[in-house]
Amino acid sequence: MKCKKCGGKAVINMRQHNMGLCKDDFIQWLQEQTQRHIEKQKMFTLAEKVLVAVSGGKDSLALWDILVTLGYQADGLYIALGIDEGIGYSAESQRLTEAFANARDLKLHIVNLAGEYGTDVPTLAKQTKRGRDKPCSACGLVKRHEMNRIARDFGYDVLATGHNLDDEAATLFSNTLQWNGDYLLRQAPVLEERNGLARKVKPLFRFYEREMAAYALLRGIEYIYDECPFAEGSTSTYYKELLNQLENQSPGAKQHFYTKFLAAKKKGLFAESTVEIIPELHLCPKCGQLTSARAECSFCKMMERVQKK
Ligand code: Q46
Ligand code: ZN
Repeated sequence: MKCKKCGGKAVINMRQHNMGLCKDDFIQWLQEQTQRHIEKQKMFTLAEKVLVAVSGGKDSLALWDILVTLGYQADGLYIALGIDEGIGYSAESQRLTEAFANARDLKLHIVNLAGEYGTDVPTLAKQTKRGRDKPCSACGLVKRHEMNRIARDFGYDVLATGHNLDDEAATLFSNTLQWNGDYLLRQAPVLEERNGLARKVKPLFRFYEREMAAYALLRGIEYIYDECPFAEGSTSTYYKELLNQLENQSPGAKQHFYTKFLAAKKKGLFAESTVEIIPELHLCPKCGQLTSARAECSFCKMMERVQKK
């Protein structure tokens, strides 16, 4: 297979674009496409401060690498969740994230749940009602809360995450299976700033997971290969497999599923329900973040319950 740009030897074939590219052209193409998506979706400008949520995985580290290469002011945020499960998952992902930042002289914020709140994600899951077997619900709550907190306290304009098209398509599939109108309405590459929460963006939303893996590899980025041990057997992993089967039969199916959804939404597919029911919000007396609860937010409630035990 030949590179579509220079005729050299292609290292990747992207069937949905009917295009093979060599190493240098692929790296350049992916960076330029990211730049295009950032501009087209009005994600952020060179003048704004971006906080990249990094997990030590390929997507988030690649995103950080791309943003810095494109000249954006992008700092990192790593949240040490305390997930070990016999493979030292969190310790290893933190080590790789720190190595990445140090090698490039980038600014990295580290939030350590143990140091900050005296607990970790598996303990939170066990001691609260959230997720008896899977801690993902507690984990998601912690990540959202801490990302918002750091963005607010350090004055970042925008929060960027490394979600790729496979992630977005799996989420869309799940929301569609349940016709979850509220989630479908809010699923977008850009969520505008609301109630003092920083704007949230997903600059990699148009790339397949395998493209991000190829990018990380070709750029020599060292990332954690293992997925979080709790991701194994999750429904989102299962949906990704299903969508990949579909993709094998019909290249581009994954991409169409997601991009046509965005286009349909723009055309008013959900017009009837565009009056979003925004719950009345209050300030949490403990952490000062907005919550629909009358008293403390669910994050603070969870922490309190655990710290009491
Ligand atoms: S939510 Fe669940 Fe992830 Fe948290 S516990 Fe692991 S798999 S890291 S994206
Ligand atoms: Zn709170």
